[in-house]
Amino acid sequence: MKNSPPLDHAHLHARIAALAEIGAVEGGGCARLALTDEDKAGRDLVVSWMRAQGLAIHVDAIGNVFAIRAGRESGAPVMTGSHVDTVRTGGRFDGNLGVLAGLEACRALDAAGIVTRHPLCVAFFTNEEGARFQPDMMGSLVHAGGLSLEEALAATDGAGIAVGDELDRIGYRGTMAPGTIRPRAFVELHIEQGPVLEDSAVTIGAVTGVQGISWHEFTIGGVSAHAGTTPMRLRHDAGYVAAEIATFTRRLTREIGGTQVGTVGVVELRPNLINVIANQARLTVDLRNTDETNLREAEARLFAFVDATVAAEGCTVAVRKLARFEPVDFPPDMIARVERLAIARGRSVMRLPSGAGHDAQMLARLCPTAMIFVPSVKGLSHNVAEFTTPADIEAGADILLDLLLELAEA
Ligand code: HGY
Ligand code: MN
Ligand code: MN
Repeated sequence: MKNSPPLDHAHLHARIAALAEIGAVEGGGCARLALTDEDKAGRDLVVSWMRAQGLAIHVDAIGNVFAIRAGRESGAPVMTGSHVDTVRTGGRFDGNLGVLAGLEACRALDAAGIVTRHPLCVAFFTNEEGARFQPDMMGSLVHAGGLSLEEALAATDGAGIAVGDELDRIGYRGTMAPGTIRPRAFVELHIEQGPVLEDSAVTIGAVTGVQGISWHEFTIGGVSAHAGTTPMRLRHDAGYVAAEIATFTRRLTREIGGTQVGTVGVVELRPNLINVIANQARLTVDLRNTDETNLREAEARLFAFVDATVAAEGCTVAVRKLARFEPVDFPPDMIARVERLAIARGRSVMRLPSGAGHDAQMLARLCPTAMIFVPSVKGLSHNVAEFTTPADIEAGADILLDLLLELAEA
């Protein structure tokens, strides 16, 4: 493998800071929900950097953006990238780091006059977060053929606005058919977003795979009535049922144990008034587990509890599946590459699964895929205080360059 040229760390930090200015929120984070004006502005800035680097830009019909750096040979590129959309309380590293480090790797090769055998491609995928439109990892899932373009374009947000219309509005509904650029390998650099690397005092994560994800929305129907005059025996309280589901979700994680996690992130009551028994509750339940059998067990127990609680309260329930992905394992030789390159750089490294979903889990359906993690301070993410030290950013970016160069010369 060619020795990698130096990476311009200062330039990478400067771009991370510049991108974080877009949709900046109090506390140093970003709010760039998918396909909003803020997401457009972030996309436009990153595309302007791609153009400035002389990369050939391609936008597909779901708004995924691919920037190609020509190789000595044509054909399938080695691809890297992530996402630039964020949650509403997002940090500046989630997704953005992987895209900007990929661009920095291209700049380092340019500066050294290195043209790799295979082309390189730096991509960002539409709506990785799934916070506004579900499912998450939407753009990379369509790219990998796991969701039809029509279904994705028709997905709507809470206000009934469709993905397709938003892509048109922000000018990112490309003409290229999704899946056109089929990579020979994919590598994603990402912050861990959890506490494992920090607790282990390890700098690099050689990610073994991504845990299974189960997202459901429950809309509970009750009867609005007076909070003071209605005897408890006559109530059909959607708010009470939602609260029971939320506490059951926490109990379920204890009962299932292991890596089981459960989150009720959205609870909306109607009419949401202090003296009116709620006639509607809309809540989401996010269940995850590294083991598919245990995840199915958790889902079955949740659905049984919801049905029993709804029936006992004389309410109704409508269930919508928002996302469902089985656990993904990355190929052992790709995991080993990350380990070897980290050690070659004198970095501490450990294997761990990803608790968060990533575009890499979708690209793994198409080609050999690896993820490189760097630590999250206090394990915090999806929080404006999300932070990774400059030294760890640099360590991760260096290893990304090494791995891209190795794969692009193979
Ligand atoms: O939900 C996730 O794990 C990712 O942030 N989309
Ligand atoms: Mn992410
Ligand atoms: Mn995220």
